[in-house]
Amino acid sequence: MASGEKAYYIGTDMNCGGACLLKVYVRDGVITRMETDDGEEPQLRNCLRCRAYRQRVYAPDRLLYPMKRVGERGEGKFERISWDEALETVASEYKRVKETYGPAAVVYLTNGGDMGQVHNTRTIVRVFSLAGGCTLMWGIASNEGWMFACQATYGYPAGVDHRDVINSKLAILWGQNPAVIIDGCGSSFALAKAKEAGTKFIVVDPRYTDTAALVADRWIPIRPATDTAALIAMAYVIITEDLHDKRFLDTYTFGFDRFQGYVLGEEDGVPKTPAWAEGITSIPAQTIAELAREYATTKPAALLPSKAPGRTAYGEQFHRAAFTLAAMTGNIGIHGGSPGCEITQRGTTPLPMGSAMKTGGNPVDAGSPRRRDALPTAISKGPGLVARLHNSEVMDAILKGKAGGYHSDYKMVYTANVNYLNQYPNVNKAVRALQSLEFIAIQEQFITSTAKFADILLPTCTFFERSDAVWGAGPHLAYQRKVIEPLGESRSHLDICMALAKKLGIDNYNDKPEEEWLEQIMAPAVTDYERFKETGVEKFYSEPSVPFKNEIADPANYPFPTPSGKIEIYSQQIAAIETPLLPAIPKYIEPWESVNDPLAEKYPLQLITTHFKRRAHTQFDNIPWLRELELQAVKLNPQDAEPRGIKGGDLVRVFNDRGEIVIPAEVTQRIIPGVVDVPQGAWYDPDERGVDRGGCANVLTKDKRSPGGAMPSNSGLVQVEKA
Ligand SMILES: Nc1nc2c(c(=O)[nH]1)N[C@H]1C(S)=C(S)[C@@H](COP(=O)(O)OP(=O)(O)OC[C@H]3O[C@@H](n4cnc5c(=O)[nH]c(N)nc54)[C@H](O)[C@@H]3O)O[C@H]1N2
Ligand SMILES: Nc1nc2c(c(=O)[nH]1)N[C@H]1C(S)=C(S)[C@@H](COP(=O)(O)OP(=O)(O)OC[C@H]3O[C@@H](n4cnc5c(=O)[nH]c(N)nc54)[C@H](O)[C@@H]3O)O[C@H]1N2
Ligand SMILES: [Mo]
Repeated sequence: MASGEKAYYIGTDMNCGGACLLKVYVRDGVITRMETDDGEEPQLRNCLRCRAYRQRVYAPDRLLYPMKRVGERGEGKFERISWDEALETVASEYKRVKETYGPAAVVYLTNGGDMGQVHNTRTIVRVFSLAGGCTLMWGIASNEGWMFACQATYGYPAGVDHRDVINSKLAILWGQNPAVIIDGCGSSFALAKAKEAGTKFIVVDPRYTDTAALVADRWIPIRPATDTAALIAMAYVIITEDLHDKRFLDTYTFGFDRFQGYVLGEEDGVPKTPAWAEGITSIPAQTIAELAREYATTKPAALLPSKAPGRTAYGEQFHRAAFTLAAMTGNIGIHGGSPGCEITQRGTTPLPMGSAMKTGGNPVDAGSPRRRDALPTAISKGPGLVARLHNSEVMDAILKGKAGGYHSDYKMVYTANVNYLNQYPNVNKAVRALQSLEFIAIQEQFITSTAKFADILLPTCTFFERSDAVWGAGPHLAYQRKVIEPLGESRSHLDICMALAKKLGIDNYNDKPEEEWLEQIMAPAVTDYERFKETGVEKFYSEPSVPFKNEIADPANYPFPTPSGKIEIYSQQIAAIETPLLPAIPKYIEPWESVNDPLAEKYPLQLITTHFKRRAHTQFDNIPWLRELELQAVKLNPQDAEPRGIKGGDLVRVFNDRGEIVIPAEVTQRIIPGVVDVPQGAWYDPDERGVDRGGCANVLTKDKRSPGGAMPSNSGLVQVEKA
């Protein structure tokens, strides 16, 4: 180590779910280099993004000073101002909008960013709650369809501990790509170990992914957004060949007979045979039948679907169907099985945790009725309120307001921890919506595509510049030690909130320094708080957890928190909300913009928008080391490229009625014909004609939510042509 250099272990976090352990070297208040966990096994090793984080901290385009807009909105011209002027403007605009239109006219948008225990979205919601309220969002971009399905079927969500896959004889990775998708630390390592130990892997994905290359014994390509049909046809084979676990179904589930009636065609005259599904999914009927038999006759077997097939139109049906298959094969509550949920690092084991800052009760929520189509017993009540805006519909709501049937008219937006314009559907519509607002304030680290539309920019620091702790996806908690001072005049979330609260005249924000908050939250959770700070981590649970273990081992004492106390294949909660296109048993519903849509004549290719190796969404897109890794390109099969005269590296237009992007083509056998992939998260960069040269996938996606709340970013049609 160079003289004067010190090393610290800190937990990382940037909306990837990682919470890995970074070894950060600091000299004279400057980060000099970064390495990863080199401690005891299993190590919490970082991926390439965190290892490149030094370039993000010291990026020349970091937003370091408060700014106000000087050009036209969206032009990105700003002038440096003082914190006092910036906060005064935000506070007075908030008060003006609230007094003129009511508090619901102020919309607070947020998502991932950092998800620490202190510096997080709660910190900000509390400011607006105490100041009079604001409109909040609902719908988790990642997996609202899965949340809905879990709540309806099991009563609460679950995940499969990646360490338990080694106990599976067969693992079916359904749209799950952990070799690239860091969603919890070390999942691909855990799979590689399972592979070595003899687990057989099948990957069902429209792409031959890095994960397929790493572990798959078999790759089954599928047309996107049709997965429910494949699962239901598997159920048909299992039922008709009498391979289902009747004891399990009788003991633990409710309403299987209704599902069986649908599958066999008793309900609608259409037996859901493999041949029926072949026409929809493009998987040969024979392959569906083989997969069904293998899954039903190999014990234990883990069906492990990711979030992506659920981010489709009617995506909640996919998850409900997967849970049903897991129940039919009796693979729930046992080691090596899976309730049909994705692999995570933590499984479902709760972590011990102290109390975080209270939000203060948002008056806009408090005065709101419930949505008619919200599940009655949903664990979190907020998302079920009429006053909330679904993340796919915020911009529509801003444009239409009450006249469009929304709860309010909307005049001001404040964002933190989100690059909204870029990351939510229909960017061109979002541009119009942002232009229509009276005031926009953005708390950011960079002048992102959304930040360009700000009237006031508030610079926030990175996690190296303040202390926090991350719950992440451990069986561990990680400590984030402040290792350098905030760069420029950037400030932490808590500091910004405390200052804004003062400007708004709030005297009970309850401001404590971050260290006191941290100690209050973390000290009760860890065995030795000082050692925790030193090592950066506390690990819990040496044994892999098994979701729903108690409910299966001891159903009398541990009923599922559903109306029947059982796994509800027929959901009484869904039945009660009587919503068209939300059937009480899982069903295949033809998604909008499928290949059968008349629109397919104009736009014949199905678009998927996968998460990218070198970014966490939009974060890191501007980092030179990472840009060298892989090009932002549209991936398409030679069968689609050749008739269009497209070769690898050609610039192509990808377009539909919503917009157009121009990016290079990558021609590859690793994606099926008829499907193109534009990795999500590239920064929107329109030219003078409004054509995006950055390659932002959401220029092309549709801003309509699925009935259960899924954001359908993998359901859409496009055309590709040489530019
Ligand atoms: N490197 C990296 N890791 C990340 C993130 C990131 O941005 N970058 N983001 C994090 C976050 S917040 C999240 S929510 C997760 C997201 O995690 P996922 O949702 O799992 O990620 P995706 O890449 O969208 O999709 C995974 C796989 O599903 C396939 N797929 C897409 N549509 C379909 C379909 O309709 N059917 C089937 N069978 N497969 C389909 C894709 O080809 C891809 O290989 O990743 C987390 N981890
Ligand atoms: N087409 C398509 N769209 C998608 C998806 C998809 O698969 N396809 N995936 C969706 C999913 S799963 C998700 S989770 C969303 C993600 O959407 P976002 O959360 O909007 O994506 P990020 O790029 O992570 O944006 C976080 C922003 O917060 C800023 N930020 C502000 N304060 C802080 C801070 O304190 N720390 C950090 N680290 N950042 C801060 C960052 O600079 C960054 O600009 O995208 C969704 N959008
Ligand atoms: Mo996500």
